[in-house]
Amino acid sequence: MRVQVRDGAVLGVRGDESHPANRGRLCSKGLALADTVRRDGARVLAAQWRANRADPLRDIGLEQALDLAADKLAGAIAAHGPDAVGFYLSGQLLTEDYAIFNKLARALAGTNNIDTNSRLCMSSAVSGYKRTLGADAPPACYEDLELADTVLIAGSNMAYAHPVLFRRLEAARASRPGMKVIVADPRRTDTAAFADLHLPLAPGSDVALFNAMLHVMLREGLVDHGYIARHTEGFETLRTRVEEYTPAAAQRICGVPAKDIVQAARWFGEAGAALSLYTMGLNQSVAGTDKNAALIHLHLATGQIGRPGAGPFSLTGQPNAMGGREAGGMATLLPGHRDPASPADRAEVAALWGVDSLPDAPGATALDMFDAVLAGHIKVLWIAATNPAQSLPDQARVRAALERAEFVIVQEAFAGTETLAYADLVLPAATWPEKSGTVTNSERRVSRVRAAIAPPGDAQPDWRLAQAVARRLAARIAPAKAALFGYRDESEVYAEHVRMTAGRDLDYSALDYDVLAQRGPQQWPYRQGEGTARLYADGVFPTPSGRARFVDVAWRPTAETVSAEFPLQLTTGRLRDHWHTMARTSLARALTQHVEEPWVSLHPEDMRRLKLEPGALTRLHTPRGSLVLPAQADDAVQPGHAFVPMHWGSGYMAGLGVNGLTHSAADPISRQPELKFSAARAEPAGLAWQAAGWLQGDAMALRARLAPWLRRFDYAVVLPAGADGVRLRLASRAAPGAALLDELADALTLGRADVAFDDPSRGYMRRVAGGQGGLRAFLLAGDLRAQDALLAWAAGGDAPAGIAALLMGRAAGAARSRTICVCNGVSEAAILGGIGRGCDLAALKATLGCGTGCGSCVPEIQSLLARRPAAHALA
Ligand SMILES: Nc1nc2c(c(=O)[nH]1)N[C@H]1C(S)=C(S)[C@@H](COP(=O)(O)OP(=O)(O)OC[C@H]3O[C@@H](n4cnc5c(=O)[nH]c(N)nc54)[C@H](O)[C@@H]3O)O[C@H]1N2
Ligand SMILES: Nc1nc2c(c(=O)[nH]1)N[C@H]1C(S)=C(S)[C@@H](COP(=O)(O)OP(=O)(O)OC[C@H]3O[C@@H](n4cnc5c(=O)[nH]c(N)nc54)[C@H](O)[C@@H]3O)O[C@H]1N2
Ligand SMILES: [Mo]
Repeated sequence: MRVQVRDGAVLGVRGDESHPANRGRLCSKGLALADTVRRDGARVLAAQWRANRADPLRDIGLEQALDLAADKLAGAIAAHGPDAVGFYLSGQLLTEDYAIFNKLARALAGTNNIDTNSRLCMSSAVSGYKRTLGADAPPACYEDLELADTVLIAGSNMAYAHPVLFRRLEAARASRPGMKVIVADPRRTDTAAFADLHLPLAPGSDVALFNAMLHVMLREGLVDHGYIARHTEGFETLRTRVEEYTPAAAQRICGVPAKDIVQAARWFGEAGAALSLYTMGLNQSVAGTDKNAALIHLHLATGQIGRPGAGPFSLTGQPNAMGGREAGGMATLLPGHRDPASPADRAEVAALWGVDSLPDAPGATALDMFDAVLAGHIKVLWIAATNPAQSLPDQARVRAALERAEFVIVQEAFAGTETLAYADLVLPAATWPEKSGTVTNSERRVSRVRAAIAPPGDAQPDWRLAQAVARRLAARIAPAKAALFGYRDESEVYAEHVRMTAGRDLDYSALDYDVLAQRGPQQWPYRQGEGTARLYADGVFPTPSGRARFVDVAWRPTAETVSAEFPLQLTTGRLRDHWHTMARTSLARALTQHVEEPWVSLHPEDMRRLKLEPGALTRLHTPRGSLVLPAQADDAVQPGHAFVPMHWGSGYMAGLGVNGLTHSAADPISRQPELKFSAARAEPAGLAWQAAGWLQGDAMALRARLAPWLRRFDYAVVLPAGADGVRLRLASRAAPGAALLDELADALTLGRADVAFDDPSRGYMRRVAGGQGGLRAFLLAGDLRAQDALLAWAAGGDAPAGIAALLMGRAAGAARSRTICVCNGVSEAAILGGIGRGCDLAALKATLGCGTGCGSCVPEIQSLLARRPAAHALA
C-alpha cells in the first residue's frame, strides 16, 4: 500500500502497483483504511490501570505502566515459577514484534506459554504441511492462480476473505476459458457461485470427499505412479484405506452426488496443472490436520506440486501469521521452524539468543492457556493485538478465565474492544501505518512495512513495549539478561531474527533490510541472491528420508452432531467488508453499509417451518448458551443449516456474541478449535415489544455511553450507523413501564423532542429531534413503521415530508436499500432498477459505476443478474 500523508495526517491510501502480491489492487477494507486512521478517543492513547476490576480504567504514565507490568510478571514468577505467566499474541503483529515477545517469554521469563490467535486460524495448515511435506511451507505462489488448469477451492470464501486474489482468479479464468474451478463449501457463497462445480458438502466431511477423489483417480488411472515411487512414502496404506471411499460411500457421508465427486476427481486428475486453495473450512475442525493432509495427498498422488500452476496452497488468514510461524511465536514452534520439544533445537536457539538453555516444559496453546488461567495455574496473562473476549470459542469459559486471572495486561491500539473490559493494565499500541518492520504473506514473500506517521499519544510499536518491559523484568529477575534486549531499532531485531533462519528450510538470512529496499519483496528460501517462487521442484522434501509422506486418514464426524434437541448445523465465518471483531472496520462508514447488523441465515424452508418472517427475532441455542438475532432467509445455506457472521461481539449486542454458541473441541494434533461447526436450535424469540433509535455524534463515544442498554434486554444492538452516529435496537417480551421509556428517551437526548407521539401505557413512544439542519435523534418504541425513512434521513438523505404523519404510520417514507457497492455507494435498488431496464454487468458498471472500485461487489451483482427473472417478477 502507498499512503499519502500531509502534516502528519493520512489523506488517502492506494495499492502499490509495484508490489507483486496485489499489483496495486486493494479490497474494500484496504480502500477504506484512511478513514480508520484515528488519533482521538477511538484509540488507546495512553496507558491505563485500575486497582480493582470494578473501577474504571484510568490513564497513567507509560513508564509507570511498564514498571507495573514488570513487577507483576516478576512477582508471579518468583511466587509460582515461570509457567505462572502467559503471552497470548496475534497473527497481526509484525515479525519484529514476535521476535521480541518470543525471546522475552522463553529466554527471560523462562516459559513456553506463548501462543497466538493463529491457533484459531492456521495451526491445522501448519500441522498438515509438516505431517505430509515435512515442513510448514506453502509450496506454491500467487502466479499459479494464473497458470492452473483446475483450481480446487476448499473451505474458502475467497470472494469475501481474499478478494484481491479472487480478482486475479476471475481475470485468469476470463482469459483461459478451459480453466475449471471447483468449490467445496456447504454454503453457496459468492465464491461457490463463481465455480464450474460447487460441491455443497456436509460440514466436516472433507476427508471423505478427498479420499473419494483419490479413489476415483486410482480407478481411472489418473495418478502418477512414477512420482509416488520416486518421491513419496506410505502410499500403500492409504491406497488400502481409500478403497472403501467409493463415490457412493462418499455421497452418503458428504451429501454430494457421486457423479459430481467423479467429475471433480477427473478435472483434478486430468489437469495439466492443478492448484488447490484452502482456508478455515478445512482448518477450523477437529479433523483439521487430516483434512489438510487428505487434500495434499491429491497433489502428491498426481505429482501436482513443485511446478507452475500446481500445488496445495493454504491461504493465510491474518496479514502476518506466516511471520509468526517463522519467528516461532507459538507454543509449539521455535524460531526458524524449530521444535521446542527437541533438545537439539532448543540448544541451537539458546545459543543463538546467547542464553544457557530454554525451558523444556511444553507451553500452553491458546485454548489450554485460557484453561490454565481458569484453573489458577497462569496468574498473569499478557494479551496483544487480539480480542479473545470475542474471538475464542466458548466465551462463557473464556470470560470466567479472564475474571479469574490475577492480572491481565492488554496491549491494544483501538478503544472499546470486548477484552479491554477485563484488563487490569492497558498498554497503548501503535498500529498501521505508525509502525515499521516486516510481514510474510502466503506465498512466503517478505515485505517491508514502513511507518508513515507517528503514533498518537503515548502509543508505541508493539516490540518497543515488549522490549521496555523485558529490560525492566530482567532488572528484577536476571540483571545480566537486560543486555539481550538492547535493540536500537527494528532493523537490529530483524537482523537477529533472520540469522536464526540460516541453514533452515526457510533460510532468508541473506535478506536484510538493504536487500529488501533494493530488490523489493522476496520469497523465502532466499539463497544466492535469489528468492524461490515454488518449493519441491526437485521432488526432495524436508523429511528424514527426503520423501513426502502419505498418511492414513479416515473420515471422522464433527465433535458435536445434530440431535432432536439441537437439529440445526451451525457454521460461522466472515463478511465482505468487516475484519474480525471490527475494532477497525467499524470506524469506516463505507464498511458498515453492506451489512449493517448481525443476523442468522436460515434456509427459507426452515423459516417457514419455524414460522419466522424475514427479519424476525430468533433465539439460537447451542449447549453453551443462546443468542437472539434477526433471521434472514437465505437459500445459499442448505435446509437444516444456519450461518452466523463472526464479527459482532458483546460490545455491539446483547449476549456473548457468536462465540457464546461455539465450543472448544479441538483437533488433536493442531489444537485448533472447531469454530466451523456447532449443533444448534432456532425458535421465534417471542419478543413482541421492540424499539429502535438513532443518535447523532461520534460513534465510538456513543457506543460506550449506550453500552449499558445491551445488558438490560434479551435482544439489543448498538451499531455505528448513518452519516455520523449510532443506531440502537431493543426488544423484550412485554412493553416496559413508562419510567424505562423515559430513561430511554433521555439516553437518546430525546427528553424533549421536536415531534413526539407517546402512549406510555401501551409502550409507545415516537420522538424525533431534527429539522432543516438534519436529523439529530429519533426513538421509535412499540411502533417501528417510520424506521426506514428516519434511518434514510440519518444517512444524509432528505428530511421526510410530514414527519407527524410518518410517525403515526399514515404516510410511507422513503424505502431503504442495502448498499452493494461501497466504493461508489450504489444500492441494491439501483442495481435491480438497472437490471430491470435490461442492463448487463458492463452496462451496470457504465451507468451506475457499481463494481468499478475494488471489484469486491461484482460477484454479488452477478448473482443479482443471475436471478433476473425473479427481479422482473418483483418489479
Ligand atoms: N472480509 C474479511 N476477509 C478476511 C478476514 C475478515 O475478517 N474479513 N479475516 C482473514 C482471516 S484471519 C482468515 S483466517 C481468512 C478466512 O477466510 P475463509 O476461510 O475463506 O473465511 P470463512 O468465512 O471463515 O470460512 C470459509 C468457508 O468455510 C465454509 N465451511 C464451513 N464448514 C466447512 C466444512 O466442513 N468444509 C468446507 N469445505 N467448508 C466449510 C463456510 O461455509 C465458509 O464459507 O479470511 C481473512 N480475510
Ligand atoms: N466463531 C468464529 N470465531 C472465530 C473465527 C471464525 O471463523 N468463527 N475465526 C478465528 C480466526 S481465523 C481468527 S484469525 C481470529 C481473529 O480474532 P482476533 O484476533 O481476536 O480479532 P481482531 O478483531 O483482528 O483483533 C485484533 C485486535 O488487535 C487490535 N490491534 C490492531 N492493530 C494493532 C497493533 O498494531 N497492535 C496491537 N497491540 N493491537 C492492534 C485491534 O484493535 C483488535 O482489537 O478469530 C477467530 N474466531
Ligand atoms: Mo484467521
